[in-house]
Amino acid sequence: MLSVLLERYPDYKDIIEKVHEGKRLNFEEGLRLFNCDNLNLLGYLANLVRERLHGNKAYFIRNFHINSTNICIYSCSFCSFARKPGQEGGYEMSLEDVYRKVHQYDNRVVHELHIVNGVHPKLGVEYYAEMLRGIKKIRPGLHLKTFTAVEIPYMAKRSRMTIEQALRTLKEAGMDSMPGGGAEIFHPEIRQQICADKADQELWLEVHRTAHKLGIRTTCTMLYGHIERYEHRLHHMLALRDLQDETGGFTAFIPLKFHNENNDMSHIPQTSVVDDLKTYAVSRLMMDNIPHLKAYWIMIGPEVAQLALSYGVDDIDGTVVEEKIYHMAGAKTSQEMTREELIRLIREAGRHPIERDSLYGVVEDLGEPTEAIP
Ligand code: V47
Repeated sequence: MLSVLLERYPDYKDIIEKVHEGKRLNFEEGLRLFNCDNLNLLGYLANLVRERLHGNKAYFIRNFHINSTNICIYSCSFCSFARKPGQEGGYEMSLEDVYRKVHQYDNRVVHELHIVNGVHPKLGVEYYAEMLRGIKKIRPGLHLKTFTAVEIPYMAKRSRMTIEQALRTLKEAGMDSMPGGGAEIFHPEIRQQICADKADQELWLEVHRTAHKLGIRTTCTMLYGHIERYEHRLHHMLALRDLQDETGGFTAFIPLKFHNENNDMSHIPQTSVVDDLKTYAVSRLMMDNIPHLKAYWIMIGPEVAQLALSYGVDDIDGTVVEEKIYHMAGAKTSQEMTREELIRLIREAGRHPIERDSLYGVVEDLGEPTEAIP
């Protein structure tokens, strides 16, 4: 296979050889991959890395989301979810509302609750710590993956705490891991135009660095397909790769495709499936030290998520009941997929489904696609 590839794609000989030898790719090589129009080559190379790491396995989780408020002090031009205080469409759940939502899952198996909110001007660390303690009281075994590296600095400031004090307090209250939202695109040239007023690259990375130091594992994301260029995507990936070299605390990278309804960037067309698959493949190839690459099916649809399993992806997220951020931005996917649908989707792609917990521990191994489901 290697000799066929080298003969067929002589312009990429050095990259093909490096990937085969497990060597790290640099910025220039990443740019050549993004500019390569041959999806077969990108898929082949990304799949090589994916299978080296995970064999034929593909992961999913039974999870649900709560977004307790969409009131937000920031004005990100890609966001369709947030509302300013007093603006129509804004909402704020009470702690009782949040606990009622958690109780809705009393008779269902769920392993993770993902909480991301608007950055509410009046809510500090104490409020969110109380929320976490209350949820843990209802469901002690539920993994709480909560609050982005944009929410935490504001809560900390409001409560006159350092980032480390805020994270320690939240961890003691029940925060088990942190999601990767708020990263968007780090490069200041782009960040200035899409979310000038919120945490910059340095602060976002500092929050994750501190979380990792405290033993809180996190994920990381990249919002792509708006005004950024390939160079900005690569700059972003390499900043995450550098932090991972330092701490090893990221479990997964999740590229987030920009959705263009009901926001200030609605004039920008959405990326093609080709760009989506290319972005997964290049992510897998560049981020050699982040174990998992996730395609969030809610965002790209189950069909593309299925395809992405051949372009470097090994995780398709989960059952996700009641998603708001993407549906308010125009996502047409359903709000929920059952465990059986996720298993079928993975098996149809020829992969071996593994139901996981939040930190990629095996909940149930469902066997190779040719075996009967246990
Ligand atoms: O930070 C907001 C993105 C993120 C839009 O950690 C948009 O496992 C596209 O971070 N089009 C929040 N993207 C969600 C998030 C997330 C999602 C799934 C899994 C994980 C994880 C994290 O959503 C925001 C922003 O980057 N976002 N608006 C939009 N119109």
